Amino acid sequence: MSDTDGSPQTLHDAVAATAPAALVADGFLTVVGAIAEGAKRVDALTRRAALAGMLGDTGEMNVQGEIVQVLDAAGTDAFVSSLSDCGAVAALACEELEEAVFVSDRSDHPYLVLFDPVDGSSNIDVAVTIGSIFAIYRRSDDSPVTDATLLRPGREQCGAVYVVYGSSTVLVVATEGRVDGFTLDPASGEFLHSHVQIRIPDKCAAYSVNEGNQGNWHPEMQNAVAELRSDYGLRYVGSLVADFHRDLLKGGIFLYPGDVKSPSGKLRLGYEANPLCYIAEQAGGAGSTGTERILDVQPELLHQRTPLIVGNADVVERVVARLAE
Ligand code: P6P
Repeated sequence: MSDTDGSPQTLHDAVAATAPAALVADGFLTVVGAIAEGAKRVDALTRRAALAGMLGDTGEMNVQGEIVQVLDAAGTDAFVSSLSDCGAVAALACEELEEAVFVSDRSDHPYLVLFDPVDGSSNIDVAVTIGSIFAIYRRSDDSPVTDATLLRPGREQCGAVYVVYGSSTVLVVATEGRVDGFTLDPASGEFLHSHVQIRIPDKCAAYSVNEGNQGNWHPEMQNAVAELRSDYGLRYVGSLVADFHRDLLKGGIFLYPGDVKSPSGKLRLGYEANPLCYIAEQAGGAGSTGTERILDVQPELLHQRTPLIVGNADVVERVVARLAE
């Protein structure tokens, strides 16, 4: 959308004009603004990573059993601060933190945010695209927030955001029935409305999976991917947000299946699969575990993993049908 002078609207103005009125009235813009502020910090560190001491790892292990990259820690600090300080978030959960962060039970803090601050951070050392992913929920009542409050199925999200730090930095926001993209303008430091009402194209353009894992897939998954291999080209960045953003804009299907070594796959339900499948569905796509809609899964654990198949709805459905054969 553009301002009256034809220039692209800012993130704040465009979301204020398009998000559901109830969300706008209840501080949703404050949450999106806090995400944008944290994203600008991560963008600045990413663009100068080798010069800003942002390469390599901290030597620490996170709750996922993964070595924490320096940028993971910096991104966690940036978003935990901006979301905690914004005045609209009651609690947050972060991939890098074993426990949730409880900010306030006040009724004027109606939002809950689950996020992956820097997804694909091991790619930063080789200057490959990385991302940040956010699931946003509204508290269902004013009762004190507990761990259980954060274990909500993805269909209850009121919004979702991801940021892709690529050849440009694009922040994508989804609310009920609408997905829009905003490109960070280095000149003004503003996220400007660059992708209006994103809809996933009707035609799937590529499949995206780590083919190196195929020896570990169950036979029905091997058969399903063999069919994709014969129908589409392969695109795989190895950075979830990069692969997802391409599939959302160009059409495509991304798969990270469970396998004999990791039955639940690698990706996390709460702050990777749920927000991206919410966004995919608002843009006309679909997301499945292979046996059920991702957004219907009732989380049991904050950091639980899930198999993920997401992208063009007809292709997702075809893969799910093959898996059921
Ligand atoms: P693999 C990055 O480490 C990540 O979490 C996602 O961004 C990405 O989709 C996936 O892992 C890549 O995993 O096993 O193919 O290297």
